[in-house]
Amino acid sequence: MPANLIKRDVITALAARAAGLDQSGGDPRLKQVVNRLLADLMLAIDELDISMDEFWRGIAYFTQAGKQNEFGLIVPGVVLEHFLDLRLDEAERRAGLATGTVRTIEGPLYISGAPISKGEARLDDGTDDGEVLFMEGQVRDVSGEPIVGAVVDVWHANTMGNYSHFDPAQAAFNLRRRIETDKEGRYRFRSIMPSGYACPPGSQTEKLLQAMGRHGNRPAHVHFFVTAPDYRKLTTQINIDGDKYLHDDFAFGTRDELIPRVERITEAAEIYKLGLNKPFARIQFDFSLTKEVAGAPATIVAREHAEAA
Ligand code: MBD
Ligand code: FE
Repeated sequence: MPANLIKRDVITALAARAAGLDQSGGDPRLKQVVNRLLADLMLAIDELDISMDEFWRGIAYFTQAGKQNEFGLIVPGVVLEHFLDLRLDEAERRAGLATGTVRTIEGPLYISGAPISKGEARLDDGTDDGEVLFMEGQVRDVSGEPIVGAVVDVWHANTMGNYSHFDPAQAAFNLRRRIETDKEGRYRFRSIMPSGYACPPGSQTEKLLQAMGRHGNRPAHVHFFVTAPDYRKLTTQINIDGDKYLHDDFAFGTRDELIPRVERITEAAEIYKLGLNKPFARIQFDFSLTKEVAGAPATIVAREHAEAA
């Protein structure tokens, strides 16, 4: 069929009626958004001459993605989660907010309610024989003042690239902790070096990426929410330097400011001091938070999370 079969104003009139714009009831914001998305979709169908087969294949794709709970994975995979970050960055810039540690995507694998402790924690349960990782740093105000009692909510994958809760082979809250900063605003934890995540083979997400000639891998990374009263919530990650996918993340989460140096400690005395018997890795990373300001775009995002069992 040829493209552009339908006049633009016919399409926009259909979208307006379908979105209930001629009705007094309903949610005005929802109607506005549905109207726009429907009009844009119909214009795309008409311009690209999307066939009925293509259209219904798309619907079947989304139906299956919903059944498999994959929207949280497709969204970062098609850059939309990173795009939302770019918008928030720019909105903050225009609001004149001081920039602390840069944000990056949350991803779909956070579980709330991880065990909380003061100053330090061990994240791994000792069952994964990965490289030992010590990570530590300070949470500070953008002015450099340490923030006492900030909460560093940290989560990461194991050496297989899998996350507890979503991976039935791991204990509840393995590699997930909340650490309250000590009287100097410091946090520290012992864990294992994560491996990068790969989209589940055969998943709807992987199928889409493959059909676009892309892969579904993320570089190894560690996620953080950093919060403190009167400060803006920080959602971020660090990436593990040297990873093959460091600058080729399917989820577009890597940012240059979030690649700390990984120190490899091989000195016997240092190894012994920490009660270890093999070399380990150390990462030093400080977080800087911006004060909350009335009227600034929110950094606390209402988002459905899987519940811990
Ligand atoms: C992850 O671990 C992740 O962080 C993102 C953004 C997407 C999929 C898996
Ligand atoms: Fe992740």
